[in-house]
Amino acid sequence: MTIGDEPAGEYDAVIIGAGFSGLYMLYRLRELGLRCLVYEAGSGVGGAWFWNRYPGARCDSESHFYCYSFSDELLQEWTWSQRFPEQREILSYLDFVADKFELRSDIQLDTRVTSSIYDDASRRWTVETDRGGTVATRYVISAVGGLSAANLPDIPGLDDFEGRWYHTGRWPHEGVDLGGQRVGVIGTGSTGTQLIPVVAEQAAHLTVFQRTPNFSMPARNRPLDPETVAGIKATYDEIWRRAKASPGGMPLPAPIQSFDEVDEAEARRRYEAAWEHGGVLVLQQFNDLMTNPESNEFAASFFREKIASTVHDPDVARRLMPTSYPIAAKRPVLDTNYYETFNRANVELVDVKATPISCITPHGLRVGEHEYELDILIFATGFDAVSGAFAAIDIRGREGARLVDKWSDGPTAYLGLAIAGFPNLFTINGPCNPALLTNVPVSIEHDVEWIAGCIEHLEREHIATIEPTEQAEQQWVQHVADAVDGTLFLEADSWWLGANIEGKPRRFMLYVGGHDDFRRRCTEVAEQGYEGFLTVR
Ligand code: NA7
Repeated sequence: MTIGDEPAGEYDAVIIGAGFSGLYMLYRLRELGLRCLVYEAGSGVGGAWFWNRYPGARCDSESHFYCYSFSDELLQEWTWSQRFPEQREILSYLDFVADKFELRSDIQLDTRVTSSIYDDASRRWTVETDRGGTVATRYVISAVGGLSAANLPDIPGLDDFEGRWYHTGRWPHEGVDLGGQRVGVIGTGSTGTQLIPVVAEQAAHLTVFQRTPNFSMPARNRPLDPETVAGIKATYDEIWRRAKASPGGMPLPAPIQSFDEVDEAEARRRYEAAWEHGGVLVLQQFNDLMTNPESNEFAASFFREKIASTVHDPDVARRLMPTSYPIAAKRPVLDTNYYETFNRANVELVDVKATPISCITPHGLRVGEHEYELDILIFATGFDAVSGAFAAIDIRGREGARLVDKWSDGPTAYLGLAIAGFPNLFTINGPCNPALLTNVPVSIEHDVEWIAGCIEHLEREHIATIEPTEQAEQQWVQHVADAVDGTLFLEADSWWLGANIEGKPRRFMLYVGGHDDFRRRCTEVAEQGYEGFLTVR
């Protein structure tokens, strides 16, 4: 579809977003013979991987399972070059997918959906865009992504800043020349941790403004040699079988022992071995990491010892050590040379928890009374996760009810897939879903396939609308709350809890019960004739 070709008229399904979710949703709904339209705000496909082009952007899942599993041909045709793929390579992959399956003709780029309003009489949604287009559709599928609404903190003075500033989630396509510049980075989450070592190598001077230190573990990224690639390609069936049967959507061994079952020397040996192996395996050693404070503290001290032995200046090392929350209660982070970067002469760490940022000045950033002079300021300050992208669209369901009102105490959805009061609206990776705690593409494929299966059922049975009952939704929301209750997940101010956004209700937005458990539950619901859903013919 080309710009200027404004879509109009009637569709069977409108999909919002052309990232990992939207592309596959289009593929599946086309297979059902539906007339589909995808709206995408970016000028290309790729979603998160289209927008997050900051230096060092990379995935924390290994490339050979951070991809689609649905097409054997695609698995054999595409070859990943590194253990952990960088943004550019993932974006090339998604472009390759869009071309291979000829998806582009149904995708309208550069178009942001502004409203989606349900009409009770016609049982149709009217979807409107910022380009003035309006279409009617029977189904709306949100593929907006859980981490797409950039969070720019409201620090006074930004308008007066005379240097350049960027948010990592909206990085300029032409890149940013950091050579010879005095750069400041606010934020040390996954993004900051990837960005900081690369910026340090390019900039004249880097000041890192850290509010909360993160626990980070080495990725140990490396190129994939042809033999490894051949081995992966020959065993894909097994890789996906294991990934789909696992809590994290990854083909990695799940921990079967608790911390108490081994002595300290053995626990240390396991952590050391996993640290050397690299990747997320480090936090997969004991099954009680998030329920047993002793198990958690052992892992946390192991990480703090690693920081102490890597960072030369003991005071800087101390400031980099998280002590105020359990390990993995915020999204754990993978890095390449993060702690080592603080040994460089051109890098300075500023603790903005002890003394908060007071304002941005024309020439830099003021922390307490001290002004740090900067040419470039980078916000690695994350996202208004899960609900942020929905809030940007005026979504109204039956009898004009607004989704933002329904979600005033925090976002909720039945299985994270559908919302009571909003017929024929489906949400891939919606709230109360485990996707954002897992290897996301595996969860996305599950959600897309479940939604496609549901729509196929509706079409076959000539059912006009489907939506969850209030009761089923409430029971699921309670189950999601019970699953996280009593765990250490609730003891940190994470974006999972909505705690990173001022004024956002504090509610754990994701299901911690695991991908495997969730998949089983969703299959049962479908097999039992869409238990918990209300249908109208
Ligand atoms: P995160 O994980 O939300 O990290 C944002 C960082 O920015 C974090 O260190 C915040 O500190 C910091 N921040 C946010 N606002 C401020 C202000 N006002 N002052 C100082 N510091 C601030 O976002 P990422 O982009 O790193 O990662 C998001 C997800 O993307 C990640 O989890 C992966 O799933 C992929 P805080 O910790 O809140 O004190």
